[in-house]
Amino acid sequence: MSDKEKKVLASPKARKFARELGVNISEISGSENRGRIIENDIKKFISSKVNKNSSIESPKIKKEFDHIDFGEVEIVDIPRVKKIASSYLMNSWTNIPHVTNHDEADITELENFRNSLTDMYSGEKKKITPLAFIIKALTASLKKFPNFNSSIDDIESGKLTIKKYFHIGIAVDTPHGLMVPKIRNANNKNIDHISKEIRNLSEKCKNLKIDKKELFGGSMTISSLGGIGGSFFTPIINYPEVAILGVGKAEKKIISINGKSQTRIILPLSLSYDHRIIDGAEAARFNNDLKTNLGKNFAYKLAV
Ligand code: CAO
Repeated sequence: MSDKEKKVLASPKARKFARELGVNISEISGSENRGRIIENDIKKFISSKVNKNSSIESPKIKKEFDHIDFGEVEIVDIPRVKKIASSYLMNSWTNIPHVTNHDEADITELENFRNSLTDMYSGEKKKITPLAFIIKALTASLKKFPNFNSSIDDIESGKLTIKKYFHIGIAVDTPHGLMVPKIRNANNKNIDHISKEIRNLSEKCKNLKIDKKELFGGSMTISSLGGIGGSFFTPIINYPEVAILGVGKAEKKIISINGKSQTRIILPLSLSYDHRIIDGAEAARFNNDLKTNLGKNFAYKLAV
């Protein structure tokens, strides 16, 4: 903490909130007694910055009409989780120079292997989704590319924090909004274990039973829309992480291999990264490595 930050009046909770959002607390004026800063002041500070930035981009639009002028409307409450997430999303969207590299992984062998998995006792087919394998593959790539497992707390300091742990965030769609719990130490867990954790964590999120701490402290996030549909998209980085992997729906495609047409199962990947830390070439190499980890020689190895 700098001397300037120490003089600022704010609770540890408000300081932590500012740190999580990458905001320098000494730039904020507090609304409480003796200028004490509370979480709401931090939210206001971010939204004033966002509005300032957007007014540079586009002129203010005068509101000529209201929605009601064109027909019946209904005003509903925005869910609490969405309101909380909005500060994080706006912070990320406005402060991180995002670039997204799109790529495709051939997961034919992985899918054959996944579909062949049966329970040792009942003989029934195991219900393991591709996501468990993708978490393992991503963890292996993070080991090789530590920049992707890093955070910048303050760019002015010129320091990058490289994490030695592998906590993979998974974006979970819930009726309350999006939540991102972590699969902790994914490097030490097998596919079965990860698969069970995906189910447990998403149930906890859907029932609002997730502990707040489980939503923080990640290495990198996976946003998988594979169970719903679509191919490529541009995921927003989950600050303070520096990269996020978007996963689309795997589809059968006919492709030419050594001049022969073959039907293969292709998984769309969309990797967004913080261009201050990761260059396009490094991102392309990362995707190559990830594709290898999801490819034929590695799928079996990853499962053990
Ligand atoms: N390609 C093809 N099929 C896929 C797939 C993929 N990439 N990923 C999952 N599937 C299949 C699964 O195998 C499963 O098939 P069966 O019903 O035949 O068993 C089906 O799709 C449903 O999977 P799922 O979505 O329930 O499970 P998951 O482990 O893939 O994902 C979770 C779990 C929690 C990530 C998911 O439920 C979810 O919430 N996804 C949405 C995430 C999201 O909203 N991201 C956007 C964030 S930005 O706004």
